[in-house]
This record gives sequence, structure tokens and C-alpha cells, in this order.
Amino acid sequence: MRLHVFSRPVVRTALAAAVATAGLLGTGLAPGAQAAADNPYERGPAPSNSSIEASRGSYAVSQTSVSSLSVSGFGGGTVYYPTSTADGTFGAVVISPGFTAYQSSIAWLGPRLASQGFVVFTIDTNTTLDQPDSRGRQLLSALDYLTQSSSVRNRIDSSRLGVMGHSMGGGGTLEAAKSRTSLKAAIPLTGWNTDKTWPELKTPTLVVGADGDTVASVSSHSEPFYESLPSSLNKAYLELNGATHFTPNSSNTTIAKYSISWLKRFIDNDTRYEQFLCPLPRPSLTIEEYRGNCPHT
Ligand code: 9J3
Ligand code: ZN
Repeated sequence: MRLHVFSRPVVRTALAAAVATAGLLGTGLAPGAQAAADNPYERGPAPSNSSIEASRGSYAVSQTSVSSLSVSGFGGGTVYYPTSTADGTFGAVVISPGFTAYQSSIAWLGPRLASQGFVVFTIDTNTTLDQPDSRGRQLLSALDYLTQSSSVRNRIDSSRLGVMGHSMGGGGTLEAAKSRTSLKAAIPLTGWNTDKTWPELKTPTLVVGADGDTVASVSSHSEPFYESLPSSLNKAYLELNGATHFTPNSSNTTIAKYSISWLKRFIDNDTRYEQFLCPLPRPSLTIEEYRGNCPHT
């Protein structure tokens, strides 16, 4: 766009020469603004390993509670969102807890993810005994409430949405993605489901399992979930090392860094995060195993 300066005769004043020189070197915008012009969905500064491992990202976070009495189709919850409106709209993610559990069991993910530039809704389910298929429908009801009725609806880009959940909430995450193929990202955390096969999914999916899970063993849950996803799909399998079924219920840097990277890469189309996903992470003190297809498309 700036090249129009050269498309017609101009008097080359000293100022014009300076502007032209700046034009040859770049837009004159800050690096972040330059990149944001390239990808309209990109939010926040260029990431580093330390920025995605940090306990908070660059956005200050506000929160608002949603009463179960004010909604239908799910059990209410808490919305965590970047306080500032200066950066436009954000993608959004709804997160379901597991069997017998409440939003408190996954609350750490609210500010952790929102501070990186997402609107995050941690929900309660209608009853704590709801099964994965119900949790999947509730995730979708919560997304619809969040984007259409909530007090933060105008802060959200309703075309860029994702789902996450723990255990039966992770099973529900797969159910939600199966029924709403427009979702941009799905992340089941030590997911549990009687349905082991998910060839119907079109949503980029990061399956997170735990090596020591005796409730939803990776051999019966996360591994078959991952392997049944289409080979053409952007998909990955992260198996946490030294972890249990309940590892996703407390702050966990490995879960956070790969969840942030996955959500950024596929909800924001932010290829600055591809470096953390491809080449595939190597086994480490916190990673038992990582599978995936690279590069992402
Ligand atoms: O949400 C979960 O923790 C599912 C694991 C479970 O208790 O399944 C047995 C019914
Ligand atoms: Zn199936």
C-alpha cells in the first residue's frame, strides 16, 4: 500500500526522501503491528519459550461470573477475558470439568489462557454426573451463550472458537467437535469416553494423556482417540510424564504451553507458534511421548 508513494511523480523533499527510505526498510510500524497487519487474528507479542511457560501472558485479565439461573443448556460458569478492548476481538474457548467435578477443578486454565489473548469460559455442567455426550452439548450451549448473549459477546470473534475439557469433559470436547465441525481447536485433557473412534472430526485436535492415568488409561482412551482421528487432520498426542488422571486439575506448565500453542496456531491462525509444535517436541522430564503430523497446514 505504501508503494503508491512511488507510483506518481512527487517532489522529493527531504521529508519525502526520509519517508521513502523508511518505506524501503519496513512500514515504520512496530514489529507487532507489522505482523498483525499480515494476520488480522494475531494477538499479543511475538512468543518465546518463556512467554508460553509463564504463569501469565501479556494481557491483564478480568472475570465475570455467570449464574446457572441465568442460562440454559449448561450450568453457568466464569468468563475470563482480556481487560483491554484496544486489540479488537479475541477467539474464545469453553472448558468443561470432569465427572463429579466443578469449574473449580479447571479454573487455573481461565486466567492462564485468557492472559495470552483469549476469552475463556470455564463452566459447570447441569449435574456433576452428566456423561460425555451431554458435556459435549453443554460445551456448545455455553459457546452459543458466550458469543450471543453474554456481557462479553462483543469482545469475541464468533467465527474462531474452541473447546477443552478434563476427563468426561475431554470426552465431551471430542463430542462437541464431532457435532460442530466449524470449531477451530479441540483439546481433551486426560479424556474419557466409551466411544474410542473419532474419524468424523474436522477440527485440529491436541489429545493430552497422562502416563500414570488409571481412570482413563492412555491405552484405552487418549491413544485410540488420537489414532482414530483422520491422518489428514492437524492433530497431536501429548503424553505427560509422571502424571495422573488428575494432573490437569492443577497448574501445569506443559499442559499450558502446548494448549496455548495449539489454540494460538489454530484459533488465531498464528504461525508464530508453529515453532513450539513442529518439529515434534522430544521426550523430556515432563513429556513421555509426543506424536503428530508436521508441518501443520
Ligand atoms: O470425568 C472423569 O473423571 C471420568 C472418569 C470416570 O470416573 O469414569 C468412570 C465412570
Ligand atoms: Zn466414534
